[in-house]
Amino acid sequence: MSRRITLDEFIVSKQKSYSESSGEFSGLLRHLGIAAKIINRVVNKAGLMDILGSEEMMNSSGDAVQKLDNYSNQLMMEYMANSGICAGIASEELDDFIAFADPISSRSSYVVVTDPLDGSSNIDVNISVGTIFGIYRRLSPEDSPLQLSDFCQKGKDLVAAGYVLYGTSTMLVYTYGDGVNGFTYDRGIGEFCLSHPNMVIPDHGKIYSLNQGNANEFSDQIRSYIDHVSNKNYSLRYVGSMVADVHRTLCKGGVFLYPGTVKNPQGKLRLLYEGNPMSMIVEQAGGMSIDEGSNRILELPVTSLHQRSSIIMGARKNVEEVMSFL
Ligand code: P6P
Repeated sequence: MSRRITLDEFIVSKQKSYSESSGEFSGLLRHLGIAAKIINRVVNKAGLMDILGSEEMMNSSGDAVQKLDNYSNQLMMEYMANSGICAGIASEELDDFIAFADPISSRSSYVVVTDPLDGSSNIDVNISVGTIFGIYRRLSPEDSPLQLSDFCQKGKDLVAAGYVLYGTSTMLVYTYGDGVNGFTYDRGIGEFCLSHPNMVIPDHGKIYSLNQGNANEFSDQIRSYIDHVSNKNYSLRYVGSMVADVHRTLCKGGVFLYPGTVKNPQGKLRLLYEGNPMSMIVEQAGGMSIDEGSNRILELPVTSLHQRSSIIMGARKNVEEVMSFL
């Protein structure tokens, strides 16, 4: 049986075919892969270590910070800083962005946006959680301090985006604008190996995914859509971890929605480090991603690190079906 190529080998092979991509960019992807392995190890042992439960803290979005959230955030910051390839990081767990001060990092060309452990409310009940990341080329000159504008860029300007799903198996799925590829973690060799080359989302599916418990807070349009699909015998699947729900949508088709609610009229999910990276992946796999105003998510102006957006993403025909009700 032919050996599966590792994430490292894949990245290097793609670097060769993209002459303009500097080793710096490939190196950053590799470091993200290593950070994912470390988080994976911690997540897999969470029940055995005193890192479950809440820190009794709130992050910028008002979410209770779970210990593992914080731990994963520290790992991502440490690994990105040590990579010497990332100038700074914006994270769900950080009020503001952090610029790395060492002379090598501070002059590098990329910044990372991340939700280091998405779906954290599921950690204590052993349901899949994930890491989401996006990579932007910095806009400010490399010999000047990082600016907020280096991070507040539209999703269409992402250089790369990916997620890690800590599920029944651990997968890393990413795109750098040339399609989507999935890698499964092989504990035997400690490497992510190419398992899902060129992932393409089906053009339709009979699954819709949203928190129906919020139904009385949705707009009339969204409620009409729910009635419509309920009468078409669609299946409702909802994990409550965006990475798990979007990964299933990528594999099976259908649509994932987080519409505006009374509590979060703009939607709960954050545009910078949840909506945009996941939208790049869904679009690169042939799907669509819009907000409740039918605006393409990747075109939305990003004005603050923790701004929220309603999200409707998935198979093209499923998203178009939702659009017909908006
Ligand atoms: P709700 C997890 O907390 C998260 O940020 C996403 O991963 C997930 O899609 C959403 O919130 C779940 O929110 O309100 O349905 O529990």
